[in-house]
Amino acid sequence: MSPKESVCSRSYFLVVMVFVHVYIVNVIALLLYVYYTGEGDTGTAAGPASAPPHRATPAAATATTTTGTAPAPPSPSLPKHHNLSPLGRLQRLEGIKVGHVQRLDLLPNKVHYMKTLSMKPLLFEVPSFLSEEECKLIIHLAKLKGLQESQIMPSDLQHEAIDEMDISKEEIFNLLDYNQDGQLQMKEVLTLLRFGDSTWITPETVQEIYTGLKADPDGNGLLSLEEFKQLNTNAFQTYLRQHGVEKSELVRNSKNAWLYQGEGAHQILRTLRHRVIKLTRLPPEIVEHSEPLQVVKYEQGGHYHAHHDSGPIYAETSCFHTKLVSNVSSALETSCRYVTVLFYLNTVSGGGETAFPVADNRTYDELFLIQNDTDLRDTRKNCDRANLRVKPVQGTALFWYNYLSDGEGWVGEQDEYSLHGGCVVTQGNKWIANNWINIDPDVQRQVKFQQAISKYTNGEAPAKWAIDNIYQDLHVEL
Ligand SMILES: *[C@@H]1O[C@H](CO)[C@@H](O)[C@H](O)[C@H]1NC(C)=O
Ligand SMILES: *[C@@H]1O[C@H](CO)[C@@H](O)[C@H](O)[C@H]1NC(C)=O
Ligand SMILES: *[C@@H]1O[C@H](CO)[C@@H](O)[C@H](O)[C@H]1NC(C)=O
Ligand SMILES: [Ca+2]
Ligand SMILES: [Ca+2]
Repeated sequence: MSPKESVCSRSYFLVVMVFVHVYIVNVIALLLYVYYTGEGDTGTAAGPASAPPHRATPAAATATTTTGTAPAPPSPSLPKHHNLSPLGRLQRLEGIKVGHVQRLDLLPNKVHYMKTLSMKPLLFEVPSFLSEEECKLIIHLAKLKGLQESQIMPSDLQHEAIDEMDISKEEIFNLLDYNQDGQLQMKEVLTLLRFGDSTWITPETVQEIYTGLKADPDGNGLLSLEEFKQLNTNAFQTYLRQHGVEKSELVRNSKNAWLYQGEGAHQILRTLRHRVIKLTRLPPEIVEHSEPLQVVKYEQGGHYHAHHDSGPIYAETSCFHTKLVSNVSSALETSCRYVTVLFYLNTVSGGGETAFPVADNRTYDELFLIQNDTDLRDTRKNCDRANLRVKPVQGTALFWYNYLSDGEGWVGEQDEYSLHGGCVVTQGNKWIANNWINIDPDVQRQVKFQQAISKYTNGEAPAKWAIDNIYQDLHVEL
């Protein structure tokens, strides 16, 4: 997060919470959003006392999809007119069933086979999508460009937001006390600690902090309201910073480079883009104007805890890439990455699998990701519990949808099952690359974006339309 964003603390705070895809955090984000924007019956929606164990608020209904039926959005969605859209309907590949193999004709002289790895999320594997030479060349280009740390170390600025909020300790306590038993259990506290912080907190760290701060004098492992009130709002974060944070304690520990793929880019990057268009069968103009290629290097000990590549969509959500055309300022912003295509650029000697903790799970509830002291998102500890793990094999492409279809040929709700992470690399380095295809769930905004950017390509629009500028925020955030 760049310092300038902390100027506008409240919206920064909300944005941060949308990025941190923890169930309770999402609920709180929405509760606070409603609370602060003063829409509707805010007293009831945000009042801590009215938050029962199974909150039947629209926010809660949207943040979790356990039944598979479409929950009611917080407020009516904008009307869509797909049939009028020059972009047409989005093609979505069929998975058929796990293990199903389909033939692809991506190259004139080579046949590829694509295997369905899971239905939730809809996830495919294409071996030898890239040749060994192509993988090596991409790594080479990333090295020439120069790799940067994927995540900056936590800073003091990140904690101002919560301080400036006009919200009492009781209110915070009540929002966190999800099961409303008057005590903060471990997973409720873990949620608090994930507020916008780049440090990954484990139950062991929490125990250490309790001891260090004498936060739990009765030693029952729970924080009562009285115990909670004794703590400074930022006591935990302050404690952590004073004790220093190692790279292995961050949400991700890797380096990356962004490689521009548009006209004039290196032939291999153009080739890759064209192959991705063939693979995904999405409109070429959308793929062409999506994010540049991200090349990521994990060294031994590197990891990335499980996360979603793109956040949930509410009526108020806007996408980074269409912000300039949508002309709305929303506190809820996300990257709107409809599809992720992940390429393994080398075969990793040890570890480094891509884990999908809840792939094809019968049900999904974000709250069940932390059971007792086991956090399923922790890819340093709990990869072996993931429902699906893919071993990195050079040249293989993985490809999945981060959103469901809306049933009318456009982007629908977030697919929460797309949760994934990189397991810790135990031997050697791991090189991957990511192509994200950015599509606004609001078709009209995507159409406007395409029109504006094609003007830029024809030299009629100002330079702010350069792809690098459009996705600049994303490069900082993610
Ligand atoms: C954005 O909105 C403002 C006021 O709501 C309007 O004056 C302006 O023309 C709009 N810009 C675009 C590009 O639609
Ligand atoms: C996975 O599915 C099982 C069976 O329905 C359920 O008990 C469990 O809570 C699910 N896991 C998550 C994280 O929702
Ligand atoms: C969690 O802890 C409770 C009580 O300590 C125990 O009964 C339960 O089996 C544990 N669940 C798991 C998934 O380990
Ligand atoms: Ca509780
Ligand atoms: Ca206690």
